[in-house]
Amino acid sequence: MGDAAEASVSDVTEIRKKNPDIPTVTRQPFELSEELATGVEKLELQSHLDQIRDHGYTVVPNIASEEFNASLRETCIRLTQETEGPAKGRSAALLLGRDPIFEEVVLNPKIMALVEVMCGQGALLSQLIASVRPNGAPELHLHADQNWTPAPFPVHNQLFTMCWAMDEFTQEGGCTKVVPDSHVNARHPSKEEVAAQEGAIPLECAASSICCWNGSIWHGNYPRQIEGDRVVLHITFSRLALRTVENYDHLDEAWLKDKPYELRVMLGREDFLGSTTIARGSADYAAIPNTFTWAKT
Ligand SMILES: O=C(O)CCC(=O)C(=O)O
Ligand SMILES: [Fe+2]
Repeated sequence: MGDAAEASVSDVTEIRKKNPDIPTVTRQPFELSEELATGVEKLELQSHLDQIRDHGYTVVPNIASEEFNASLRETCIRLTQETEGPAKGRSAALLLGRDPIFEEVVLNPKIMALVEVMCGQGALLSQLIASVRPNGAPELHLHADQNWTPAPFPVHNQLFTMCWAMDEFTQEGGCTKVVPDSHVNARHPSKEEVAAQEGAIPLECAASSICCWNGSIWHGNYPRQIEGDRVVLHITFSRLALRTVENYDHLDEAWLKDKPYELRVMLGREDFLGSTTIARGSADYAAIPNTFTWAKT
């Protein structure tokens, strides 16, 4: 076993001595390392990052070739057929590993650079889920994606979402809506603000664009009122910060049988995080009330 692996918590000073490059100062939002700044410049992302910093969102066009976009769309639609129950044909989840194309998506240089700026190095793939919205699909209400982060939101962005539009985004086609600058509120919208949707604008863009926003921006989508399907790949990354040190996945339902509810809660079995299954095609939305309520305590 290596030195680091043998170290106990009290050996942190030792670890620091042996690894003088571990910084003691935290890089502030949008303060890029030289290497990352070079990448951002090469990928022509600076104006997009400025827009996210100042207004909370951006749209990056031409994220891949037309052929790649078409193939991604076909793959997402095919996989929604493997979902069982009400979301069959409408949603496909846990997509990494289900087709090699998704590795290309999450390794896309522009996506990786944006993720590093918005969630730091070591950011975690939180969700990779496709949605298919037909004519008549209802609107999605305004929310901030940092729904399980208490307000006031931290200065450092916690969660970063990119919606890969595989079809043209128009308001009548049910595109995403955002409230520009709403991230400065650093909190969840109130019921009244959700109903009023004041300042919301449609993110209209060509197919093969990614609509991106920080975890604080208030956003939703419009009802779809035209023929055909809107196919979107939702890509969300989060900071590594709150990942648990120990992993108790081996304590399964058999072990938990007849154990107190509190044990289930502290192992994360009663919130919606980590609850996604391929069959359901999403996380367990029945656990959302617990999650979003507890997060605000
Ligand atoms: O479907 C959309 O346009 C937006 C969905 C959304 O809120 C998200 O992916 O975070
Ligand atoms: Fe969202």
